[in-house]
Amino acid sequence: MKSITQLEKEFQARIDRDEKIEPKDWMPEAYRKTLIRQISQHAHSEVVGMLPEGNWITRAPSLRRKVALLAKIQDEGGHGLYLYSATETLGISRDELVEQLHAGRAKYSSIFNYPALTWADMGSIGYLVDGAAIVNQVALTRTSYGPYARAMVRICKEESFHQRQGYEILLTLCRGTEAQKQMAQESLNRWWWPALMMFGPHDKDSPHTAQSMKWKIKRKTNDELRQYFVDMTVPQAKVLGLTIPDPDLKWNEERGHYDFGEINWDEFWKVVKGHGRCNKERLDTRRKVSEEGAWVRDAAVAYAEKKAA
Ligand code: FAQ
Repeated sequence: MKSITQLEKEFQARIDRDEKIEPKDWMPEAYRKTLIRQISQHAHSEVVGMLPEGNWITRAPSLRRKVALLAKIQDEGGHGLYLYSATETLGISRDELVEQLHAGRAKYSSIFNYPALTWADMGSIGYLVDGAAIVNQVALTRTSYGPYARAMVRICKEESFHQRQGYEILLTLCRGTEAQKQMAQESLNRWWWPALMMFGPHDKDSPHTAQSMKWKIKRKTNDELRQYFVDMTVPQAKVLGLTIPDPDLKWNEERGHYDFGEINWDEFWKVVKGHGRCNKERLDTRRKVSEEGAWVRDAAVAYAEKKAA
């Protein structure tokens, strides 16, 4: 029988050869735990992430906007389901994962603890939040765990539609009246910094990055992805005629990248630890809809059991 050290060596060699790890393959316990943590956090983010936009379905300014927003939000729910399924391949049940979320033991992205206050926020969420999600997730299509990588391919295709619909909302507002343009600018001002926070702490302060890079769970570090996002987003804001709310933002010819200001890390950790503006409201809503929808799940299980009998 092979020793754990030997198995670990062979496992790392497979990763180094860029082989995908599949559910029934041997894997170190810490690799499995890291994946459960990251993929379930990602799944919870998709599901909680439906709430800020869901708040605007009844107030969309036209039928066309309502249909697009509704479709986008449904897509996010679908992403949550693919990701819960991918997590279940690691030997944990969806019920347990949802329980962790409802009990406040599992994290979800900080961004969804900010309120959506105006219609322009539907534009900013698509443009910036889905934009940041794509940058992060395109890298994850090459993650070492097969089921996660395959879920990411499909999710990225849908996220790019989401980003476009958000950008187009802002473009329409920016080409509209002065008041509409101001609404777009005010919204960008509120969402810019929280969007940068989505990439997580600086690499030097990130407890998980080094090991996750070694296992190729992460293919780019938090700071690399954040820089890529800034470089991609700033020219798009120029087309909109909007100003990024960062006095330190400027093109650095030598680096070939934009320099940008420091994130307010106190605010970031406050939100991550549950004390943001909407943390309580988001979790209360998830718990409530879960209780109210229990009869649907019970009925589906009863039907499936009856059919199988
Ligand atoms: N918020 O050492 P690291 C979407 C936590 S996209 C909350 O850097 P890691 C689409 C982290 O969990 C959003 N917590 O950790 C959509 C860890 O805590 P722990 C979701 C954060 O895992 C759009 C601690 O800080 N996307 O939903 C955040 O290596 C529009 C130390 O951090 C994903 O989840 C944060 N921003 O890197 C839906 C992508 N950042 O677990 C609706 C997949 C860090 O030790 C509408 N995930 N933390 O207690 C990842 O790429 C990674 O997990 C990172 C964090 C980059 C988020």
